[in-house]
Amino acid sequence: MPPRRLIAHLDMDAFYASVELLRYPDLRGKPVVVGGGRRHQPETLPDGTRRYSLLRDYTGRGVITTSTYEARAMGVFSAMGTMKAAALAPNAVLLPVDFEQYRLYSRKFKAAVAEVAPVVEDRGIDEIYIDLTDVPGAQDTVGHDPLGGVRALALEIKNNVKRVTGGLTCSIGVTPNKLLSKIASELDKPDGLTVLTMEDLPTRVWPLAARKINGIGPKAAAKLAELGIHTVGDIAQCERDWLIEHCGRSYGAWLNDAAWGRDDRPLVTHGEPVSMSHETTFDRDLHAKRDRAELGEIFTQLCSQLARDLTRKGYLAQTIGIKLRFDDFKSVTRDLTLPEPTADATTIRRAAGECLKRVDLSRRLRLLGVRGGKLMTPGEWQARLARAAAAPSRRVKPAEKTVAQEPPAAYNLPLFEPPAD
Ligand code: TTP
Ligand code: MG
Ligand code: MG
Repeated sequence: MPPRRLIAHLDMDAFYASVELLRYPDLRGKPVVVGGGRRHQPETLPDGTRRYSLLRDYTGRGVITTSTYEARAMGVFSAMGTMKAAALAPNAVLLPVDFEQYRLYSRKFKAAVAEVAPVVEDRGIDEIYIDLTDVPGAQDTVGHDPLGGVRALALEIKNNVKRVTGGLTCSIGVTPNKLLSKIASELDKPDGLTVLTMEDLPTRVWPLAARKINGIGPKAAAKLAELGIHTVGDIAQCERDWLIEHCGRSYGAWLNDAAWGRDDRPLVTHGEPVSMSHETTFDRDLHAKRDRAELGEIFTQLCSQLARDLTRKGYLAQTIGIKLRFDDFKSVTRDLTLPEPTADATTIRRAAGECLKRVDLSRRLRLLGVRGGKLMTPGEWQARLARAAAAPSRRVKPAEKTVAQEPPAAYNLPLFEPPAD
């Protein structure tokens, strides 16, 4: 039995504002917003007390980066115009933004996490994913709690962060995957610790607004609302085929997976490549038909180079893509996802050839490139297969083979034919 996946998402609470409160502890418990400039620097008076700028004195066109939870209670949030915020919370304190300081604390909290768990995906200044699956103790049952071990680990991480940063709190969500953990970390903010299993989906996730899923933006949410879909549960109740019909083949399928909490994306850890590619700019612009032989040879070479590169670095690629630049400098890319990842030159060449069929090749070409994405090691692929076999309900998301669109008839020539094997 492979170990069950235990993925954490950690997000710092009111990050910029909390870092500011470390140096201005007298502001604790007050509505504070971060979004001013140098002229809003607090002034230390001769008696040692400080004088702060207040929102009501602000004029200008700035926006707020973040606010303390006390300011949020008055309706003031990230990205709000500072003048608008002033109307809602005139007596809130306004502090200047100090990115240097936030970056310093960002490095500190990430180092604190790395002490406990080495497999970490950086997601920006105040958040990370942490793979706890193989951390000693994570799979342990404590008393009657099968998740007791991982709960204790998450608590240890929270305590580490607090200690190393001199008092900052964060919120952690732990679930079987990144998609659910990102949702879970927000559920009990601030200073939250939320551990969810698939059984919690109907009660904890389905009542949430569809927008809470990372990947459903304002546009998609509006479109779903038009279809009468408002919550994650509403999406889950839709037939997969219906979603595909209304939201597109790949997005519709993804919506269905997301609403049912299915996501097997691995963590992208620091230093690991996200993709590998090879491209070449020609000495003279080449035409798909007239320079077919030459182009075909270059194309095959690029695929072989990519295959060699993948093999040498120990990766397989599940997505193969091409990039073309035309003589008018316009570029197009096409890609397709294979049922299984590969590092094989012939397989890559064939997939790239499929992509090429979906491009109008009437213009001359300046550049041709081949790219391998969705990289994983052979070991990661085996682990995924084993996991899928062990838990058929948590099946590996079937790769959707992109359907090659018919090329325009005039270009329906045996261009760049894959090499016969
Ligand atoms: P968030 O994690 O989104 O917010 P937060 O940490 O302030 O509050 P929460 O407790 O809800 O997580 O963003 C992290 C930091 O990024 C935030 O402190 C300030 C900055 N930020 C902006 O500058 N502009 C924005 O619109 C947002 C959302 C964040
Ligand atoms: Mg945050
Ligand atoms: Mg964040």
